[in-house]
Amino acid sequence: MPVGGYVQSNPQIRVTVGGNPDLQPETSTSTNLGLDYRPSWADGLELSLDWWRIRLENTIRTDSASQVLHGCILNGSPALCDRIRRYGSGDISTLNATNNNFGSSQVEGYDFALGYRLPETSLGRFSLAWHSSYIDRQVHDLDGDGRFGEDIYEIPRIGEALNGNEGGNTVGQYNAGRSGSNNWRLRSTLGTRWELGQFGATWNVRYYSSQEEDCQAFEDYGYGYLCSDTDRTRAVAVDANGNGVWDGVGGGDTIINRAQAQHHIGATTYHDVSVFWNAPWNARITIGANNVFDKDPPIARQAAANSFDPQYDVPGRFVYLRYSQTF
Ligand SMILES: [Ca+2]
Ligand SMILES: [Ca+2]
Repeated sequence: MPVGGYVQSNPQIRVTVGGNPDLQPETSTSTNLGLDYRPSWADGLELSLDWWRIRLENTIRTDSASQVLHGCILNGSPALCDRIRRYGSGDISTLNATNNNFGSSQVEGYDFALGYRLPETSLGRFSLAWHSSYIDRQVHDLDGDGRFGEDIYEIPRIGEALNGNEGGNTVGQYNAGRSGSNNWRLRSTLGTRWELGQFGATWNVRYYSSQEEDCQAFEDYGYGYLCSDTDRTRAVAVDANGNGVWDGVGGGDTIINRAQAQHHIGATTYHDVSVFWNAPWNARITIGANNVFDKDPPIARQAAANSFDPQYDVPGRFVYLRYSQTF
């Protein structure tokens, strides 16, 4: 960027999107550790707990034009500045927002499952299956220096290098940009089933934990009312004496407060119910309703049209009648 700042004369710029012939394949290494338990004292009960870690190298990522501009101008990322070409006047001639390999990522979490099939009684047979996935840590090394999850909002220790902007631990942050839109900490489903003779019913619960999203751009352009927390600021360490390390405020460096408005995306639970009848001609007739309590998806400001992310259910109850025939 030209020294002293620059105002683009034409707000529309040419952006190159799509494939990239220099793209390298992603490689990944995963580690799993699992525990299965079928207690002898409870027939039909199964428990399992898995810990997993996935490490991706050469992560393929697509940045939007505004992510490239923000990353270059606000955070000074040389890799992103390289993707902006300017005319002699300073105006942007073209911006490269194609797929790119972008450092490494590491995700770590736990899966927990519980299945229980109760003994048959005169009231029928009950069973339940509960699955939960908890993500503990999701970090990226975008500058390839081997340090994952650098967070510019973390003040380093005296004598240490300042952190780059890799988002810290992105679990629970919506649209953290490097791992898809939703980064739920916890997702859980509970399925229950009852069967008696040729009749049965199911009741399923789906849970998505809450997330936070960056809302500062809305605040900057006068739409702060769309954010749930507009007054939020965070301290950033600035290497004011330019020696590449943090010397503390007394040692010649400074701390500034950067406005960081946020929007809260609430936790969401859906309930799905169904009843079915097994017909004697090898068929099953099911009547069901998904999202039976008509829960609205939580609003995400960065989603299309500032509405909701498509990974949540579309608003409204979904009632269906299904006929399945086995031949
Ligand atoms: Ca790094
Ligand atoms: Ca310094």
